[in-house]
Amino acid sequence: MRVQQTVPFRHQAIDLKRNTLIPAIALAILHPMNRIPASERNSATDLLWYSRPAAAWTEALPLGNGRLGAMVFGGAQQERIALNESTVWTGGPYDPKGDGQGLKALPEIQRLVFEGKGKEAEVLFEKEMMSKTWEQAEYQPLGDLELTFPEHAFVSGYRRDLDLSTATAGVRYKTAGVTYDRKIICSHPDQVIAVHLTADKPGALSFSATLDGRTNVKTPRDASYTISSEKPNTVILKGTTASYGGGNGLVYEARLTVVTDGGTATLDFDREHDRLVVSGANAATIYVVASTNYKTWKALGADPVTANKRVLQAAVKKGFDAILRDQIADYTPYYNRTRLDLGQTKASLKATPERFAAFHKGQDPALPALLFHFGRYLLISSSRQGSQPPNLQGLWNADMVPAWGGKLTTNINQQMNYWPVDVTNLSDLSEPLLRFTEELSESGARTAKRNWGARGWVLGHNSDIWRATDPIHGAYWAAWHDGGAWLGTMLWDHYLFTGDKTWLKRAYPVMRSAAEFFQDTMVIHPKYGWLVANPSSSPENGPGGDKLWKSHPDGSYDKPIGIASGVAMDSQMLRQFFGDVAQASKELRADPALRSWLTAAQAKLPPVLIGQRGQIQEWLEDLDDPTDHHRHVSMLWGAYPGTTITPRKTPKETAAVKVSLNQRGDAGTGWSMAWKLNLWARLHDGERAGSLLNQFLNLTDNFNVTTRGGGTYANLFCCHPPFQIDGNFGATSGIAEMLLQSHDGALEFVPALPKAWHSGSVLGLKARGGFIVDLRWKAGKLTEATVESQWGQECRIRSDSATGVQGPNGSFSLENPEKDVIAFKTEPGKIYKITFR
Ligand code: FUC
Repeated sequence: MRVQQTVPFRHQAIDLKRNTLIPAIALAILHPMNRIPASERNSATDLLWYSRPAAAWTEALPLGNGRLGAMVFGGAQQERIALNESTVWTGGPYDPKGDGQGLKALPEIQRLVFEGKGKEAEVLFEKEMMSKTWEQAEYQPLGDLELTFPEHAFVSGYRRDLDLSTATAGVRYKTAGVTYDRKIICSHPDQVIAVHLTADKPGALSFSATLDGRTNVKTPRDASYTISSEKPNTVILKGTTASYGGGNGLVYEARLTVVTDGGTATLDFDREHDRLVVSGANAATIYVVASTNYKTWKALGADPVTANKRVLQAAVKKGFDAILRDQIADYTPYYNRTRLDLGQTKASLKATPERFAAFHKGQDPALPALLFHFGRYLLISSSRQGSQPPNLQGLWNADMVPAWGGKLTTNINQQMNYWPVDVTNLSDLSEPLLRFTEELSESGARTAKRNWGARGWVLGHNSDIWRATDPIHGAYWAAWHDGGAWLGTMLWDHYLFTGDKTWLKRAYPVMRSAAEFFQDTMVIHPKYGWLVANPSSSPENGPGGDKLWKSHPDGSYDKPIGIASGVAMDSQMLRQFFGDVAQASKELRADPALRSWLTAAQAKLPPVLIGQRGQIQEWLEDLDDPTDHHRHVSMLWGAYPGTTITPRKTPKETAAVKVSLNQRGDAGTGWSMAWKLNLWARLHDGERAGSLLNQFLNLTDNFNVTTRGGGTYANLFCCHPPFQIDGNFGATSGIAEMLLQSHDGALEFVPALPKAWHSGSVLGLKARGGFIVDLRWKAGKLTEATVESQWGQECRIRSDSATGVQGPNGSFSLENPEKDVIAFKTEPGKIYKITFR
């Protein structure tokens, strides 16, 4: 296809002077789920648009409903919409049990670690503790929807876009005097992908549509698929995944049909493929449905054929307009809860890829707001009640052998996916995380028993859709086993935001049994007398760091020794997790004996150690290499996502966090930069957080070898490289942390505002205690703040310029529990306006 002209004719005009928002009080009378009126949306902050079709998958535009995913390329003559279904994984339910005698070997592994014989310890670990395959199952693509418009070789006025405010993708162009328009949605209520095609001249729409199997087939991970058809007008893609990882493969099916307005639609066989041929229509809607025989992580046996037939029939009957209407009604109550406005200029109206250069010249302040909204969009599109939690690629993956298997990686990535969920006011999308953790508590109990002889459950650095928890890859990666504790801290934190007792009652048993695992397995360090996990490791790092990695021509490699005990991440995370479980047990009046153990254990954990260069020590010994720029900053966990190291509570440790961050450097993979962004926000350094964000927003088309990775693709997906979605979620949470924090005993407004964000507003962020916060600032100073109390907690705000509060019954007096903290009682559903000097 050749694009002759690039005119953004679908642009909404925005009034640059009108950049005002309706007052918070007026917002409050709107439905709480729909706080931000649609009129406040605009193309600077809510629209991705392009003057060309996608030349690569990382330029295509994602749509999703938590289960089905679509990547729209937007070709005029040849449209490719890459399809995903969240349960299309290799393998099937399996127990990854290996042949080793983990439990028998444990004391010897522990002795070797304590004696500093890491190499021998890793060898024994790998002999006795590993899963059967040393690998897990992988997430695979479903296939492609292919549309061919033979006549559309030369087009003008081309434009494709993704409107985040309605979750709708569009393609528009003109050819032979006719304007063609495509609208693509992935409906949650109707579980269907729908493509609505129109032409502005009657009878001008002719094309063919088919499903294709996997684009890059014939890999060892591939299994068979077929394309067939059913009269009168359905094309069917059916296949089985390979047995890779464990289990025997799973059956998937997708169905495509088309409904036309005028013209004809007929089945046809074109050399290789059944396809649907539409000719002379005024308009047409293509419907695609898909499902698999996945039932639960423990069972296959669902019937995708019957399910698909039923859903497809219902969609056809309902029709595009009603499906679109219901989809928007379902989606917008999530999206419209929050809005970030950092100002905008004419440059903010440029096509998305062109905005990066303008942004770096200081000419497009709105780009970070678009990235922020995009992260929320991705979470709404990939995490829904009952869905799988988003994996390393969310639910968008086109590769038969996806990077890192597209798995659920739990030594940072999976957790990062849910970092923005509460603070950006999407708490109800957390359910898949809780269910995931519940399921792991069952599978992880097997691993706890056979490798550790322990109660409770254990999770290392990875899992898959079959919830495998046995060690994979090798001891360097797998000796770390804090996955359950980390997830447990997140379940508790969600409760702090929501006060949801039903959630807590479900989460607590899982948290308790994760704690019981540590209760049964931690040991006293013979040299230091501290309570430590052994064996463990600091995720994917070892003393000496990345420098020690050397690949050899025969495929083998040298690497540092990872296995260790009592690493900083263990101590920081377990101190917090034990505290969380103790508090949860108190809240539910349960398990006093466990609570006493947890409190006593907290005191026996290694303290935060500060090394010879003033850095946070990653290991018990001061072995940190000042030239180690490793991407994981695990030893800083207590500062973010943990909450035990803060500038106020622990200034000495906070200073050491700074030293470590500076020593590690800003550069890193996408998620690594996003983590550092959150950390600098927690250190209240707005300039540095802003600078991390600038580096994150570095337009890339792939691995930039001059840096250590990172960057943003043209479709705003985060580049690890390759694409990994965690960085998108981490960036969104980082931006929220720059504007609102609530982890240190009080709410803090705009704690890390960079100079470049001199004026702006953020509406509808959420703080712990159940407060929905609207903030406006000018010239770097807060001018207005309102707090809506969701469940009537006392509100504490740390601020040296707050002078008073106006509540529903006028102003009232304040308590000052600390010099810089104001406190006031609130009532559920009421709004409080803070006044400033
Ligand atoms: C962890 C990281 C890698 C990558 C992988 C999926 O192992 O160290 O950078 O993100 O997960």
